[in-house]
Amino acid sequence: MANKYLYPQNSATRQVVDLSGMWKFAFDFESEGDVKGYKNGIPDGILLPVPASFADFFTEKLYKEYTGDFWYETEFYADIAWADRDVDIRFYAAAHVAEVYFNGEKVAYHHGGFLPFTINVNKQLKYGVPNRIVVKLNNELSHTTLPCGEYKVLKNGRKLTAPYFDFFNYSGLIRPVKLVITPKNSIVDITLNHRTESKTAYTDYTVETVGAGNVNVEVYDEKHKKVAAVSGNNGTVEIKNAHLWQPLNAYLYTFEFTLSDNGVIYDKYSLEVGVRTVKVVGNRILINETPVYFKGFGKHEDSAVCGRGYNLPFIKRDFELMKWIGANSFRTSHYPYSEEIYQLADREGFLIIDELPAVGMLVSTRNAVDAATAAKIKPFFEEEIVQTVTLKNHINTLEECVQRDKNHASVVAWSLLNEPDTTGSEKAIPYFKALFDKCAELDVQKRPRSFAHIIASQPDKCLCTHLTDFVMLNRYYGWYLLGGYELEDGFARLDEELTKWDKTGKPVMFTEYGTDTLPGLTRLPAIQWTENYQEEYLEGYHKIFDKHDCIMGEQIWNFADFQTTEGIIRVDGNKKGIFTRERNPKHVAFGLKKRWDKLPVNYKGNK
Ligand code: BDP
Repeated sequence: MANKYLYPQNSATRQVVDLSGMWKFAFDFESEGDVKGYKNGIPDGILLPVPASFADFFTEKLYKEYTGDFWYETEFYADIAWADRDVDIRFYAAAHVAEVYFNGEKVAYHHGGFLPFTINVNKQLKYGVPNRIVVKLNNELSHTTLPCGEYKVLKNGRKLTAPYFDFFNYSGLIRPVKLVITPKNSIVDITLNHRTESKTAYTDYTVETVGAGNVNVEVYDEKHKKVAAVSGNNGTVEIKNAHLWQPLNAYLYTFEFTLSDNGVIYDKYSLEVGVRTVKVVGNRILINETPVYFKGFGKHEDSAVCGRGYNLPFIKRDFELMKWIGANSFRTSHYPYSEEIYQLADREGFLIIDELPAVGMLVSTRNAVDAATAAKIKPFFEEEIVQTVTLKNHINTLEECVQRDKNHASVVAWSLLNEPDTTGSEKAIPYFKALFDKCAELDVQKRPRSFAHIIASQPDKCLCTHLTDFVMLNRYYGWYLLGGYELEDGFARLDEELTKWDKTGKPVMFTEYGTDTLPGLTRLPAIQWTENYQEEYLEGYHKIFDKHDCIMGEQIWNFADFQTTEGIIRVDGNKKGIFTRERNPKHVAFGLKKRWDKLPVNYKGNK
């Protein structure tokens, strides 16, 4: 079995071994690792923590900014008890392109830095001697990578990354690497879809297995009481008087799947399941048939020193802050996040717009600024290679993402791209159509699909809005344009634009709006970059949102300050956070809390 999709778990039949720790590491400035046989072991590796991105450990710029190939290595011993089982290595994410060697043999190639992949190593595994994993990674950006960008070669031969996006191109083994040991007869995939009829919930399920055995499903409520039991690889679980999973009021059933034969249990896997429905009706998004108003943020996985590395304490802190401020949702801007974040969102009742790493599909290193000033930009989707290779990579990534995240109650919508060029060329249309159709085909729950519209993608100009189920808007009137003393004109432009979106009849959600704000800086009257300017800007936006019926969500850019490429419009990163990078509140957080605490979840209600 090449890829086992389920999130690894320990159970009576399964074992997970965490390989986190110090790994050997080497930069490969001259790309000579292949000829020098690094696949059999890195000769003079330094030690580096896994999981983490490598950039922020170093004090030398040539390492922080390193672009090209780099290598990781570790070893482990196999337990003889695994001899009659499947042994897989699971990379939770390897940014961005990975080649994996196991005991000297190439066992995998994976493109894309934010989704897991699994490699079966039964054939190569040795007992009694160390087993060696070597990973060659590459972090160069191009028009075919997700995210997109380019690099240039400096006079000294070093490569400089030029992302077409506004976050640091952190890379490396950014999430855990684990061994997953499963029985030969095992459960490899589970797909769930829910519907409700008055007080009864029906969950259609499909279980994919390998080897022998029959599937049984038992469902337990939060008090561990059995509420349903069925058999078969597919069928329907019926729960009477069901507790539905609601925003900020989660209820999770435990679905226990057992693969067995005549009383012999081969495999067991359990899932925490929130039963809920999602659909778009008119200009509303309904969860369990009730319109929901989204309050929250676009976020990043970003913290000092770890960079984009998996950081469980920050994950926990972020949820606590989001609950404190009255948020109920976030977008995984601009890539699928660590799986543990979705698990916590399921538990806490947060709504997630799950975004693919399709960011930078606009040939510009300062997207929002260029779009706001209508700079002439070479159309991205005109390129032949984009229509072929990029689209193929994009669809693979979509498949992996839906596969990974399909059963999370928290995932209520898909964002297939962020700020793509949808005005430069009609060739965007077939590209988007292929993507949107594929998403509908893959997702049995048929969750609403969209992409985040850049300012140039206006209601009368965007060539692709018609393919979306709801509209996501990133708008910076009052910041990148009409800022400072022109702020009132900025509000007027926003108001005018929303009047046009109102007429499309679709739900419209703000997925970005905000101002860079230096904590501690205040002035009277307010000027850009001050804390009180951030407050005036947000208050102005909110007044306008409240006027327009089609607006059914506000996700501010950004939850916290985050690191970007250095440059003249960034002071040590993007400062649009409501919280600092250390997760302390800026002044605006307190006012925002007042607003969000007051707004009911069904704010604006049915039409
Ligand atoms: C938008 C991008 C986002 C940026 C933001 C900004 O979607 O990634 O960080 O603008 O400029 O263009 O702050």
